[in-house]
Amino acid sequence: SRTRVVVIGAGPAGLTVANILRAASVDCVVLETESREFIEQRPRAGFLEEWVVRALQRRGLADRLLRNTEMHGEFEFRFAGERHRFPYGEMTGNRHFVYPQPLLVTDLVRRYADELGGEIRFGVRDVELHAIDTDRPEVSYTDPDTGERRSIVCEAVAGCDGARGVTRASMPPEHAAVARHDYGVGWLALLAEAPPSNDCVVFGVHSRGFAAHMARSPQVTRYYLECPPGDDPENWPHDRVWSELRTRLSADGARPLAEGPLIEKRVLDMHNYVVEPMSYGRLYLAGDAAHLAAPIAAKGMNLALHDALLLGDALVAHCFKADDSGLRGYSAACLRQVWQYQEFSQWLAEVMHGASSGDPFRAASATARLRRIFESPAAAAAFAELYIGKDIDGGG
Ligand code: RFL
Repeated sequence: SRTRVVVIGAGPAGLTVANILRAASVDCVVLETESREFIEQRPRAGFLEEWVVRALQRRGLADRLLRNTEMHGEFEFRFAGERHRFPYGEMTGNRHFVYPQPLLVTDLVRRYADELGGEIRFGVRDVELHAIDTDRPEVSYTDPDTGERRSIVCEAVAGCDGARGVTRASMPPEHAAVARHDYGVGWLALLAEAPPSNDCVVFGVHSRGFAAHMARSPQVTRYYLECPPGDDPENWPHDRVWSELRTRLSADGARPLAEGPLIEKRVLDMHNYVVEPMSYGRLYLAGDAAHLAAPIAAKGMNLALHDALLLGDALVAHCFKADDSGLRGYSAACLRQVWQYQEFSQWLAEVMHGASSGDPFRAASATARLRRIFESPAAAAAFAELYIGKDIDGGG
């Protein structure tokens, strides 16, 4: 069969690209390995930066989000038994919107498939790309119902299949350099069926390891505990998790943590990568397929949406105005934003992990870094701007 654009992957990036195309009446097909039920429940991110929300809103993609979100403009560092609040919302005029990723995915699927009649093929297997360096690229896959191979010829492929997808590997290695950074630590990512224990994000800097608390909903809270990379989640039974969280997040005047059953418990090996350039021939990567940011500064989903907004618009310009300037500049425009966020994540990671590194020089430097943002208004302003983020090219 034929279509104009094949979008591979129905995460935040792929679904946003598909919505922009569909809203402009550009034919496209989305291919997704999982089922609709699965992607609508997969828990992950939860913090959207205000500029991203406003960009989605302008495209009619944020109606339910704006009705059901909570806004945060402060976070709290806890170290040396003290609480230090940082009012970045007041300082920048911008806030985070707390909206769990599965809800955003649900909204985007609903809009694209149910309201605009867009096509998503769920449960596909063995997706392969062909002839991406020609103007008639082709995507083949195995149909889950019949087991037959099918293929779609198109004009462009949006590779939005996340960190473990196939599109990144379809770029010839001599055209795609991968820059990597490994933090050398693990984070135990937890979801607790318990209400948040504070009115904002908490970062706990502690010699036993970093810990964090962030709201997801009135009933569910995300926690993180630094752990050795590759650690087994089985090493972290309920009581150990809560006792470690209480120790690492303790501070004078802090509310006790509301405990609850742990409904997700997995170890993330904290690492980042960036593929450069993000396109080859008629293949355009977006989101985690092109770059991963460990969840240190909650940047991953925001970057994925930044790419998707640019790619969607560039593809519409290609299809309707035969204007390829957006597609030609796509990779460079995304990477300017990506590297700002990567660098910030690395900066913040050192604040979070220095104290537990076992290296007194790193630990003291990390404390100096942290104190600076509470003691110097200039340092605080620079930090606040990066923490809430912005669209550095002002597009979107
Ligand atoms: P996704 O969401 O991974 O979607 C990719 C989709 O592609 C499908 N897929 C394929 N489809 C077809 N063919 C193939 N061969 C395929 N292979 C895979 C997958 O099933 C999936 O549906 O990528 P996308 O759209 O680029 O979105 C990126 C975000 O999901 C990611 O950056 C964030 O979740 C990262 N992240 C966070 N980001 C934030 O901004 N704030 C946070 O607080 C935050 N917390 C997190 C996070 C990621 C986490 N994990 C699990 C890595 C917390 C965690 C624990």
